Amino acid sequence: MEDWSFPPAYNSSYLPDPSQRFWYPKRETMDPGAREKAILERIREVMAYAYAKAPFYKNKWDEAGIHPSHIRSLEDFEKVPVVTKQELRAAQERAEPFGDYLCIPENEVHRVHGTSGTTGRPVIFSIGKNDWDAIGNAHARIMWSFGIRPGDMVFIGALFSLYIGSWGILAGSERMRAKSFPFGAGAAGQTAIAARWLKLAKPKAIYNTPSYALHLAEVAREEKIDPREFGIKIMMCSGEPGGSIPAIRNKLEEIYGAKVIDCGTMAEMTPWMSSAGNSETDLGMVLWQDIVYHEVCDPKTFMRVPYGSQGTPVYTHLERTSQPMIRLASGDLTMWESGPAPCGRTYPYLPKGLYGRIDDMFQIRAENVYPSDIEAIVAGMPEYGGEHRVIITRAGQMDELFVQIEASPGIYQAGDAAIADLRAKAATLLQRGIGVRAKVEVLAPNTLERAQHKARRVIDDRNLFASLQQDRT
Ligand code: 8LE
Repeated sequence: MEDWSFPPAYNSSYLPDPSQRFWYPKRETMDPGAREKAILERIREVMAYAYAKAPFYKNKWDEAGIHPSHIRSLEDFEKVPVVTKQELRAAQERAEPFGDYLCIPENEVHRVHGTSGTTGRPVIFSIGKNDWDAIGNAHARIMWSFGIRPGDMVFIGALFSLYIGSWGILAGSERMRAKSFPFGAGAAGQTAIAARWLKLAKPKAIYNTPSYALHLAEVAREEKIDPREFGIKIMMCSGEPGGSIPAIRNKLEEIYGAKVIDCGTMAEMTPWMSSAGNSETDLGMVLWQDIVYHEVCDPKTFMRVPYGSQGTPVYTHLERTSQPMIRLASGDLTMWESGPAPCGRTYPYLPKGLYGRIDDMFQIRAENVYPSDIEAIVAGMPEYGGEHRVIITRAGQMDELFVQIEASPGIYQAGDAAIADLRAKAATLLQRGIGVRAKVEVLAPNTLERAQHKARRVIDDRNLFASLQQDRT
């Protein structure tokens, strides 16, 4: 069926006719039951391969009393213990540098990438040549669903170093035979240069994090360029929530006049675009189950939750021979629906994208609050100036929630009464939306630092407060 095998072996010169909606029509529109049968076959192959090649998996599964031959259904597969990021880090400490889950000989590693965080022991991603080709194929196939076609220019406005987001887009864009423009981001002064280049080159598509897209628009305006002059038609967003949060998506679409498409799983899961929106829907992300098998699971038992319910994604590579991830726990939060997705592909989908992380949730006076809920509320206000911060603190015995919001220039210039109105309106909307009273502080436009990559907007200083209390006693 359209070259589906493990290990993958794709025809690298295949390109659909540009008028074709689907890259692999059979695989994308097949009966879900038949697809699940084929996925099970792939899972058994990947598991047998990993069991034979990687002490990491052999030891883990032996300990759990599981052997690849035991997996006769997708329900059986739910019993396979999940892999955590901590286990991967420990495996790389044991067997430096790639970890004992590298399933190809070290001298066949073709690309080396790594976690882009700045703290903790970094984790290395190693990818073989065949895998890199299959990643390009998978991303080209998914970018086809975004409406990108051979010859279109794809501007990559994201970090080109450890962050594999940018490289994954480049691989897909090159496989597509698009005009790749690997511009990058993050260097001093680079954003203003990006604005000038975008005006000049007028790419059909751009890739960025949602935070960076907002920052780029502000910088462009400082350069007296309206982001609509870039002529961008498709904006691919990944890396953080935003592309599926209506307030953010609408704002980006309005600023750029482009269609925003949310995508992204995790760097470890490259081809990381296996959950992605497309040009034919505004509804979150479609799960390309024949590339990476997605399960949305109960975060405690890691058994699948029924469609229509919330859970955490657990991912399994079906096309990776180097460092295949088999039931990698993401820690993200989402809700899934059975297919067919609104675009006609018979995949399940995430109508609201990935909207938070289990560990991002904080409790204020016994209410569970997600930073993305706050973001959706404040960024949806027309008076919002473009940035905010959430500060959780403790005054006496009570947790306090502070939300600092930048006002738009118009509101700020209008003076005290307009600022007081914004403060009151934001407090009311927050109370209604998250069920918690928040103290709102209105700031001047451009007060808060802008993210060049992924935004960090929450400051929890309750621990600081607790340690100060301890020092005093
Ligand atoms: C909501 C997927 C990629 C390469 O863009 C990325 O950011 O990978 P990375 O650095 O391993 O970070 C993965 C985490 O970023 C996810 O677990 C999730 O918390 C967040 N993330 C990535 N894409 C999205 C996202 N959160 N929507 C997204 N589209």
